[in-house]
Amino acid sequence: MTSNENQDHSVPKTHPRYESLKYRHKIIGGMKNLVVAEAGLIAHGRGECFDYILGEKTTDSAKKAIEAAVAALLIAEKPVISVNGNVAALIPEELVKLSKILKIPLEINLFYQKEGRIEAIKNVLHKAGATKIHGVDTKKMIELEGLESNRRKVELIANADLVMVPLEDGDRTEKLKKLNKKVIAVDLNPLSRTALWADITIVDNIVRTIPEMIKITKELKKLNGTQLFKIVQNFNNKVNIQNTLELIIQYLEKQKKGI
Ligand code: PTJ
Repeated sequence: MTSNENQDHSVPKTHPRYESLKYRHKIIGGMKNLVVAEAGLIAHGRGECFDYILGEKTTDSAKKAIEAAVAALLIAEKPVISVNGNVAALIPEELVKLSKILKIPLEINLFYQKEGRIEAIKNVLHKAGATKIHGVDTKKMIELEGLESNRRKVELIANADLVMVPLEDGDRTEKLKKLNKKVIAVDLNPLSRTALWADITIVDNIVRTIPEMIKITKELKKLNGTQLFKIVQNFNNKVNIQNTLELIIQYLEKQKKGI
């Protein structure tokens, strides 16, 4: 039994906050297994806070962004899904499933470099069913110029036209945009630099986003290229983020009245 599973079992299923605690313990277990960076715990806590004020549900604006994101991924020429420690710890099976159904490669890309982390994440993804994982072999990697962080080391991302970056820090999104790549972000903070820089920002918890993306992929696969292109064209990220903020305000107003 891995420490990940061990932590998970310590949460009684009857606990009113079972779901939230389950994922919290996946992050803790992931940190013990080197999958998650220490800072990943802090990032998760920040995400929990934003999720709380979103009502812990996939909002209508998040659903719109998910639809646009899936359409964009289906019409992209060289899309890549970037994987970090938190995502690998939280939803490895669903992530691999999404990559397979969309036929889009997974590339491990980490902000915090530590010996053994890439290997640990690779193992988690393999266990979840991934057969090909990129961002592992240093011989195949190049460095993105002008980016200081460890995220500069990329493989397929170097030539990608569209990169999906779940739970990202802002610097690389900015860099990818400057390299004329399209970016899909999944970030519970609608005001993060990543959220504001991305072309399509999904303000939602990654644990709900990926299953929803799998569901939407099955529907959008029935459409042709022109129809998919229209979905992407009709999506306005700035307006969608503003709508998300409006939903947060409405939700908090409702909570205020209910106290
Ligand atoms: O594994 P590494 O080394 O690549 O590092 C990963 C982290 C997440 C530690 C690194 O990218 C980082 O420090 O990120 P930040 O700058 O803390 O940003 C993470 C963003 O993700 C924050 O805006 C959080 O609100 C958001 N977030 C946290 N948990 C979730 C989330 N968004 C969606 N779903 C979540 N479960």
